[in-house]
Amino acid sequence: MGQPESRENRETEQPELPPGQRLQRGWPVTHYGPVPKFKPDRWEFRVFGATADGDKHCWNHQEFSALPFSSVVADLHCVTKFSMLGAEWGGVPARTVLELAPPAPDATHVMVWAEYGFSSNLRLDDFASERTLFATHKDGELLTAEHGFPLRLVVPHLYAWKGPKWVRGIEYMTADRRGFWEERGYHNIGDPWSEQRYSYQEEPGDGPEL
Ligand SMILES: Nc1nc2c(c(=O)[nH]1)N[C@H]1C(S)=C(S)[C@@H](COP(=O)(O)O)O[C@H]1N2
Ligand SMILES: [Mo]
Repeated sequence: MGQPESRENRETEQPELPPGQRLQRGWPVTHYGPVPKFKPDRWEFRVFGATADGDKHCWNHQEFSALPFSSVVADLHCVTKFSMLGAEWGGVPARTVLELAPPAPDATHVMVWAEYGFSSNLRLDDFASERTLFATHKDGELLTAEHGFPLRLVVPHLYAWKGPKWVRGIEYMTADRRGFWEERGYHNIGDPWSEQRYSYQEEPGDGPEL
């Protein structure tokens, strides 16, 4: 039996990156299309689709901002191979949304919708992770427009495209459907630790037919 690794050894190790990723200094801006302009009086967060009561649930910006705030320290892994480590995200846990506007018992997936029709699909369990957060802040400061202000989703255990910037709502689904990048060659699940980058790597059961 080997000796357990000492704390000293751990601290001198490189921070742990998923396979194929490299550390990025600073925080680049990566997205498709223009940066939307935030219009506070027109903004609402909608929960629709297979909800438990069959109704839509909406919060305006003031209401959504009043939901309980918590924070999560998490890394961001872009599928183009850069990673940013150790950001402290602040906002509303996905679990809070799940409690306030629960899904129907037969809901299995969530489509996260953002401005301009951008979307990303998640398994309900990935969405319901206790670390999944609708972030309004990073490292104590409000998000900037290009990083998703007023709201972006952070799913720490998946590639960053699974976390739409400029989120406007979620749709509970009783069957899986591909979102924007998942329809365009990216993996339906997107776990960086098993390098699920592209849809051609999918195993049967990982996603709907392409
Ligand atoms: N609405 C929207 N959100 C998006 C994207 C996008 O194209 N549109 N790109 C994703 C991708 S691929 C990455 S890597 C992260 C980048 O976030 P950042 O620009 O804050 O670093 O945003 C994600 N969220
Ligand atoms: Mo990305």
